[in-house]
Amino acid sequence: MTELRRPTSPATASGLRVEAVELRRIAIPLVAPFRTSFGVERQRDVLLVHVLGNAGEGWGECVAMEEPLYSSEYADGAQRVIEEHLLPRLFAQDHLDVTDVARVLAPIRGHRMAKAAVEMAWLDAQLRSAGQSLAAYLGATRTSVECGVSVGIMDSIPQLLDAVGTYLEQGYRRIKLKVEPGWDLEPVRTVREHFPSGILLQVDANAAYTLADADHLAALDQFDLLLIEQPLPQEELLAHAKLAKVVRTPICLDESIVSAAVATEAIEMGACSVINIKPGRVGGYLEAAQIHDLCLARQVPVWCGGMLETGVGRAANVALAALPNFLLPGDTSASDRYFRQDITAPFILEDGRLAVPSGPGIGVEVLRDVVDGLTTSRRVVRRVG
Ligand code: SMG
Ligand code: MG
Repeated sequence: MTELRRPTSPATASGLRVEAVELRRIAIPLVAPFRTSFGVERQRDVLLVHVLGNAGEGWGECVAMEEPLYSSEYADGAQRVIEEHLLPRLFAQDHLDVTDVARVLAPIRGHRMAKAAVEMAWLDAQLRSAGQSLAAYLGATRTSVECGVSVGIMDSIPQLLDAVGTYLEQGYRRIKLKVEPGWDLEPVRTVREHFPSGILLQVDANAAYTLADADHLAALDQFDLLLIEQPLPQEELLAHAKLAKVVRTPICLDESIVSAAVATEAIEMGACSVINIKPGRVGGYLEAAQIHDLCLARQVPVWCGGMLETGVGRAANVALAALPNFLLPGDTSASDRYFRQDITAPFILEDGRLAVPSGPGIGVEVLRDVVDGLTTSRRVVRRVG
């Protein structure tokens, strides 16, 4: 079979006819609590979207969290939007190609994580039936990707050093420290002093500062960080551009970048010089690939973010991270950094890298028994007529 590339359709010109969509909620415990500037996650409440179509099935994972703390979207809300607003529009089409899903859903404003989960399932189904991997479809140029790890805010510095030391021993190529006012200069200084000077280090504030903290943030410059991720609130692009003039460390945006259009604006106004791409945050893998392309054209490096995904979302993220302009290690850590038991075969770190799945679609199989054991609710929405 000849490989097709974006934006051509991965399957037949007539697309996919979806007969039913199963919405599964699972609760999967994390191996350790993960604390950020906005809260603590102890388990992941995941919405899985399973489409059953004429040409086979596909899986999507919604990255919205249990509570609207990272973003305004949250799992219950995403499920409701999918059921009540997205699926009726998709079922109104007889056959629909994945490249048309975003257009059909465009009248619904926002809700990008919900849209991304549905589009991902569609994409997986179409690619599986075409026998093509997501990585090949998106234009991946590597067979494995370099991995970093995101380290939460800890109760004490010794605990932090312990966690970072363990991850470095496991082979992670880059450490990201979660920071917030009161947990920033000291932890970064200690990690820098304690470990070899060559380790790649960056911080993520999840919007916990204001522009009034610019001088304080500039004190991070001495630690030779790769970047500061999302220091200021999501909507404040101009404030980020002003901050970028005060700090030497490159500014990377996460929460702010909700689309290719916003990515273009942020780059052009100097609000960031690096972008964290999360497909869920931007409405799907096709939009994510567009952001990759526009950043490549402007020589802005990107890396793949994480939302504590299961193996389903991780498989697709690793495929995306194999595109050429993913120049920094991502938050695409191994399954055992998150879960004792993943819902797919585990992603295992080898020499600081994860292998890019090469099978059709997202390239991993969902372990039905494991999913059944974790399921908290299940609904099947069927096409009428
Ligand atoms: O998937 O390893 C992961 C988590 C990476 O730090 C991470 N994600 O802002 O980048 C970020 C956060 C968002 C989720 S925190 C619960
Ligand atoms: Mg972030």
